[in-house]
Amino acid sequence: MKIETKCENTWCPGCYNFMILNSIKKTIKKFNQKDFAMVTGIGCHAKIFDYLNLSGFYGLHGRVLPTMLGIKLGNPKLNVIGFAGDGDTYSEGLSHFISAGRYNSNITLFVHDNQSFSLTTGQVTPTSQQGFKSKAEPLGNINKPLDPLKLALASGATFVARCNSKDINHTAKIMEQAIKHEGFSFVEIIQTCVIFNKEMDNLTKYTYKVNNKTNMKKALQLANKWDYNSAKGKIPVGIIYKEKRKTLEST
Ligand SMILES: Cc1ncc(C[n+]2csc(CCOP(=O)(O)OP(=O)(O)O)c2C)c(N)n1
Ligand code: SF4
Repeated sequence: MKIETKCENTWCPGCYNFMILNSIKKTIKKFNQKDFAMVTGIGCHAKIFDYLNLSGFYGLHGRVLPTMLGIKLGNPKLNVIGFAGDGDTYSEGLSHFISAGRYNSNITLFVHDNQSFSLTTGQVTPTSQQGFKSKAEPLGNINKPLDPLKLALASGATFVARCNSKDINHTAKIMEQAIKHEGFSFVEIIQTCVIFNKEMDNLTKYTYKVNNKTNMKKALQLANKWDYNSAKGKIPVGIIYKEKRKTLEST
């Protein structure tokens, strides 16, 4: 069974969603394709639903996680993976994100973080950099960006990672480990929208690879290295934190 579909791809030329698509295709090859169910939100990221030959549910904006949870509880044997946007996850779906960490269901969430609501033409999301100007915020974003890694750690997520979409092989490796992890896995993927938030298309040179495991103090230190504002300092990518804890399905 091929992982590709015949759907026409409508992402903008040069969009880093193409790279995330390539990474997940590589990852799925390591597993049995039939064991997967995917859920997407609504946004540019969500079009991935049309480009992957997997069963699933093209969901609602902000509701990726509860839909994943429903599928997992219905059939715990499935590898349930979710593709969501930063607007999707950290704005309308924020309460689900916190609950997912606490519940520790054995599901895997990939967030395509382009620091913008892109499908709706580039408004500010909780992770947008300060000063980001859009049609809706012509004077620039005044708010401090949310740090999703710290929020995931505080919520009890048992696998927390960050990837750079431009590094397809590394992202694929982290995706594989996230899927294999027993518990809630959260993979934050730096994606960059080259149309609406191009200012952030310069982060790669600041990234460096890490592989932290059970050390929470270190995880918080790693999360603190980058504040989601313009590229300053270092941006750790890789596993930020990993812990073994009883899953929702095993209780
Ligand atoms: C329940 C609901 N709320 C809001 C919308 C409008 N909406 C559609 S796409 C979108 C932006 C998506 O942004 P993000 O989740 O960051 O994904 P991206 O397009 O950047 O990949 C919004 C607000 C909607 N379709 N449904
Ligand atoms: S608007 Fe941005 S995120 Fe959406 S397809 Fe185009 S480049 Fe990608």
